[in-house]
Amino acid sequence: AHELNTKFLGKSIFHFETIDSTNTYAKKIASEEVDGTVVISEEQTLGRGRLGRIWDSKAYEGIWMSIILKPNILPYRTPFLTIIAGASIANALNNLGVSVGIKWPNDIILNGKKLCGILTELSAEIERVNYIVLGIGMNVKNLNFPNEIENIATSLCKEGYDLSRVDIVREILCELEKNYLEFIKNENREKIIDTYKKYSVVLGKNIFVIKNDDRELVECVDINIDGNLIVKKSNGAIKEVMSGEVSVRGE
Ligand code: BT5
Repeated sequence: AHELNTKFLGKSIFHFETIDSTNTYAKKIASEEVDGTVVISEEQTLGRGRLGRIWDSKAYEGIWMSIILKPNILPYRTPFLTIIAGASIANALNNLGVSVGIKWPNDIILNGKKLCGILTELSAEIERVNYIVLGIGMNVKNLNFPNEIENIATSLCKEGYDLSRVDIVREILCELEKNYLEFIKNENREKIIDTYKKYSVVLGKNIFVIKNDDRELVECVDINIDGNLIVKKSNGAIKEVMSGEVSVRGE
């Protein structure tokens, strides 16, 4: 923690050798702990992705961490935190010499494969956020992945980058804090979206939008100020897609 030059992110850190899920733990302690508290673990036994999916996070020196945030924003703005996190992580890796892309809404892509995922969870009342837990999972040293994801997942090491986890975490928290503080002052949504779009690997591409068992081939034409995907359907109609219940996949 002493190596961080952030104002509030990571001033309080919980570190575990093993835990079920840092997001689950962060949600348990969120009400009692200060804004910006970080939970990090060497291993997760029940790492979670979105929509009940599994996040493989064994003890292979990845970054499995969750950040507790207590912004004074309306709950419907929460998905924008995933956008901020994506842009911040991409900037952080870029600063460290790793050129990554972002696959809307929550994947950081390196050489066409998934390097990192973001899981944003919300506890709210009407018109008021209690807390948001921002979960970040990044593959750092993994050389082997379970069969199911062998072809879609990668790590920094696997792609030839030898970076220290401390340096990466420090850089991410720094970028994230800067962007987040501007965001809660309502100052930088355009700037964040521009950054996010700069890294986007889906803009201008034909993609499948997948919802439950439905999949629709569309052209991705924009990402709007709310962080939603603007797509063009085969009949020419323009539609706004929200991140909540969908996944996207390349054609
Ligand atoms: C995500 O979900 O990408 C969000 C992942 C968030 C993980 C962090 S780790 C710290 C915190 N604590 C948690 O319990 N979670 C967060 P989603 O978009 O649903 O993607 C999940 C999909 O990614 C899976 O269905 C697999 O296909 C793939 N996947 C699973 N493990 C992976 C890994 N280690 N690397 C790359 N891809 C993986």
